[in-house]
Amino acid sequence: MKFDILTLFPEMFNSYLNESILKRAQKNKIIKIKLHNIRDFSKDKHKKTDDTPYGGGAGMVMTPQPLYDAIKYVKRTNKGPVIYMSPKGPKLTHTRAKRYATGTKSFILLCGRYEGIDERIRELLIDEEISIGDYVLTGGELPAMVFIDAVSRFIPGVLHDKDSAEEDSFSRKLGGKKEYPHYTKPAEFKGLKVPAVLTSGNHKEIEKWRKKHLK
Ligand code: 4G3
Repeated sequence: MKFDILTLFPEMFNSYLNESILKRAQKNKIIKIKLHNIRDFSKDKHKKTDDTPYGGGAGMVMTPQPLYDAIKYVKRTNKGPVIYMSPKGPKLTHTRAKRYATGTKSFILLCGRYEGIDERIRELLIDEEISIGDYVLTGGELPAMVFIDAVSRFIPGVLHDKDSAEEDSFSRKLGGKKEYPHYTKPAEFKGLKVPAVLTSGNHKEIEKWRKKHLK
């Protein structure tokens, strides 16, 4: 699976994507993440990427030329959908993330800043919009990282077998978006004991207990 990310702030991605599970997935070539700075495509003498909105009003709008050239450039090597991270898009869910992981090989993720992008870029080049939730952030960078994380968990080999996305406490098997309580060592902490059934080794009873305690 390949992700090309278009952003004005490529450095924001380095800390999150280059640690832990996503770091290992990249090292093992299961996922590939390429960052592109939209500013590098600006033909303006000051490398400008934003301008004031026609019709007036607050804030700035991302100007079309750098976006157009950046997206066209990435589309030469990535044939996947151009997805715009937008507070107006349909919501990313567990189910949608799984569908993306099983149905699509590559993605181009566009991160907006300010008040968003010039509408003509949406018309010409955006295939889909996705929102990670009902709130506005200062940019689409966190949403893009959330998208990559949520989708990557469903790609075989990204998680170890024992913590696979199918087997996890959030999964379908145990009834959809629900979790059972988790415990690890020690068996007693601040006077609170781990339920005895979980240390019994009786897998049938453990399964029953977990089903009963789904929240
Ligand atoms: C306003 C996505 C802000 C308009 C992006 C883009 C939240 C989400 C932005 C626009 C974002 C989200 C950038 N904030 N809920 N900020 O997924 O087109």
